[in-house]
Amino acid sequence: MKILMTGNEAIARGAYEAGVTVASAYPGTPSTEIMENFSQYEGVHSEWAVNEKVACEVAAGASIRGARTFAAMKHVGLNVAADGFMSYAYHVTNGGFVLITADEPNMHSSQNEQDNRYFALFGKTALIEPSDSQECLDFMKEAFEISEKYETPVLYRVTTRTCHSKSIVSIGERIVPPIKNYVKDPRKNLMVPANSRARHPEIEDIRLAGLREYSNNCALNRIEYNNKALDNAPSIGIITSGIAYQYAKEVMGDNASYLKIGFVNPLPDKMIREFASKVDKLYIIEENDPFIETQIKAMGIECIGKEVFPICGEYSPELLREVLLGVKPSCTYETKLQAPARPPVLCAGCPHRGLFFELGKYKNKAYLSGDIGCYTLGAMNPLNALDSTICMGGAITGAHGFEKANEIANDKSMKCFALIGDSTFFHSGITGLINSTYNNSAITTIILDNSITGMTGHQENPGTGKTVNGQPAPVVDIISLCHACGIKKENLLVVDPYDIKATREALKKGYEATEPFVIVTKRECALLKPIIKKRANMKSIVDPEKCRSCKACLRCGCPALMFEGKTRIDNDACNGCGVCVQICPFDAIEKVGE
Ligand SMILES: Cc1ncc(C[n+]2csc(CCOP(=O)(O)OP(=O)(O)O)c2C)c(N)n1
Repeated sequence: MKILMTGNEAIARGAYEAGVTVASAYPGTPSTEIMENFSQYEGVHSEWAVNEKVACEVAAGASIRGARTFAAMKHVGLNVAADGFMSYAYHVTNGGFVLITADEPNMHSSQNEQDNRYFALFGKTALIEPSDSQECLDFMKEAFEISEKYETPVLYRVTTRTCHSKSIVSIGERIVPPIKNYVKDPRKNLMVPANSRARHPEIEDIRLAGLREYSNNCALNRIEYNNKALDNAPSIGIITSGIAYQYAKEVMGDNASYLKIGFVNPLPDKMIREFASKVDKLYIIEENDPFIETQIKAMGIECIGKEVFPICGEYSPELLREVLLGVKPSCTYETKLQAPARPPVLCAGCPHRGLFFELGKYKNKAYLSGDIGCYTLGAMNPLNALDSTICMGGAITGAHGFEKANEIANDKSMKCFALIGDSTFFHSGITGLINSTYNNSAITTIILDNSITGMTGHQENPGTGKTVNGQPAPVVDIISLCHACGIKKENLLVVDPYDIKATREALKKGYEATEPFVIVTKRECALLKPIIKKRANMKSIVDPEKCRSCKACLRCGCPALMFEGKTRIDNDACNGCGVCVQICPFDAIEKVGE
């Protein structure tokens, strides 16, 4: 049967057909839909892990037991999972183990553009990179064969365009190989120094040698020779992988020959030498870093890569056409109209808005240490209420470090606030909170609990009471957790961020606190389906007679508010959260439909 599928849907299907029985993932663009799709299949255990390290180790445990398993994450997730991944890479893999990393050239939703192919080189594992949805499915199945045959983890790298583009896929049957026996054997599974020392040479001499041989002979790597010369110019050869292969083919068609690499680590050295010897001019086309190119140059082969193709950002057919053929992109449609800029913004009715509106008042006398989630948008105009954001879980730890440096500098001019969402708190905020109470840090942590993992599109988490399949799950209570982390009863406040006065008072207490202090702002995400339904008739409306055009309400940055001589509220966008009602100094806005 043939179906139109995104790469992520096809990866999930491939895992299902390959007989995966246990899978764990933490959401993150562009990987999220892999688990969302996989969890729809019957007869599998799928789960949202609390973070990527957990997902990787859950998969490692299932693999040791003999099951086929995968962990999925976005590229920066592999930094979190790296300890487990690098160590499990020394084990003798039992059940097939695949770690899917979804990288993000051009950082559409990420803080960096790291190229995770290096993790395979670093961890001495196999690396696979598909170029379209059919390959996403087929390569997934092959990944499990490789993992079990060569007793290695397989790093499976995709990028945004492969994950999210749709193409036709032939789907097949699910075949579940029997779960392998688990035989106790410390030399395979207990990496203490004596065992690791014995294992390392095996990885170099047996695993990597076997994989290199495989790489030179497998169907994942293929040469496509084309004889048609380009204007009688010397013959062009292109070595490429991933989505860049599609772009190169679109631009050069049969005016070039290709070595398409789907099995990327170890590289097919013999194929590369043979291909290079047959063409006059050799290009290496790969997004992000010169991962393939550097290794080919180290083989002493002359080629052109990052001298002409950029390291930064995403490739496109237009970009390759310009570099390879000197053809500038032509605009097919011209207009003098300028679309207004639409910077990212907290949604209308977002519960984070009230907090940031009040917190912004402290920006000159506080360090506002942010984290990663919808609330990172608190940094944007007009709220401007964040100083920094490092990585997931970095808010509390960063605020603690800032505070300790403040103490040494005897600088009392800035109170330290840490801001973190509920999912991020479970992900890696808890350890930071324990660290800050243990080390007696007078920081105030604000946990923005909107009862969902908002930014990545509403995934359940340990605080929501549901599993990835929507099944009931125990609720991990954030408040008890904070107390268990060392926050005293009197140093914890829970507040509704729709209530501006209560939020203001809580922040004042947090600002004045001299001990580790926590404020939990509790209000569900406005886009949760039951909340949309519940608040469907709740609106805020402006009385134009009373509106004095002072624009005070606009300072909360709500996209439902417009100014047309006077404030007007978009009835469709507004959910009657009432933040603007409380801000208006002239009582010109009122709530209706409650
Ligand atoms: C290491 C890592 N994993 C995953 C992500 C993707 N990601 C960005 S924000 C976010 C979740 C934020 O949820 P929450 O903390 O509940 O805040 P909300 O967006 O709901 O306000 C995730 C999973 C990431 N940026 N980094």
